[in-house]
Amino acid sequence: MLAYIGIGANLGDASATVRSAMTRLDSMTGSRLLTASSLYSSTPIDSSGDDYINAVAAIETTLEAPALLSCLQAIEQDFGRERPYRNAPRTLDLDLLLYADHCILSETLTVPHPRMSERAFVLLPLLEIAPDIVISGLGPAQAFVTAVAEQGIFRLP
Ligand code: PH2
Ligand code: MG
Ligand code: MG
Repeated sequence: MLAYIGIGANLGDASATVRSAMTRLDSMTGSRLLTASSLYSSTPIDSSGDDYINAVAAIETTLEAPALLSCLQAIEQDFGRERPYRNAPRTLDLDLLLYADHCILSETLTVPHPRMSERAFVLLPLLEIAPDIVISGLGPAQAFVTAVAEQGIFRLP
C-alpha cells in the first residue's frame, strides 16, 4: 500500500528529529520510504510554542492501517512524545494522512486525516512530492491551497 505520513515537531532539535523520523519510517516492518518532502517551517496552528518543522513522507507498506498507526505511535514514543493536553508542543507527531485511497472511520483512526485539507503545513509538503494527489472523499489536494494561503509557512533550503 502507498501511504502518506505527516511529520511535525516543535520541541528540541525539530529538524534533526524530522530527519531521523524519516529514517525510522524506512525501517518499519514491511515498509520503505519512497519519497520525503523538503522540511518546512510553519507557525503553530491551534497550538503553541516554537514554530514547527513539518514534512510529509510517502511510504510503501504491507502493514494494515491500524498496525501502521501503532508503529507510528511507537516511533513517537521513542522520541519522548508526551501528551499533556490537546495539540501541546511535541517532540514528534506522525500522522497517517492517506492510506492508498481508503476512507477509514474507527474509534482510533480517521483516514484521510480529518484536518489535512485545511492545513498548509500538510498540503504544501504533500503537493511537493505528489502534485496530483487526491484526498479520498474531498478531491485533488491542489484545490485547497488557496484557502490556506494566509498560513505562515516556508520551505527550508
Ligand atoms: N500540528 C498540530 C497542531 N498545529 N501547527 C503546525 N504549524 N504544525 C503542526 O504539525 C501542527 C500544528 C496537531 O498535530
Ligand atoms: Mg498532527
Ligand atoms: Mg498526531
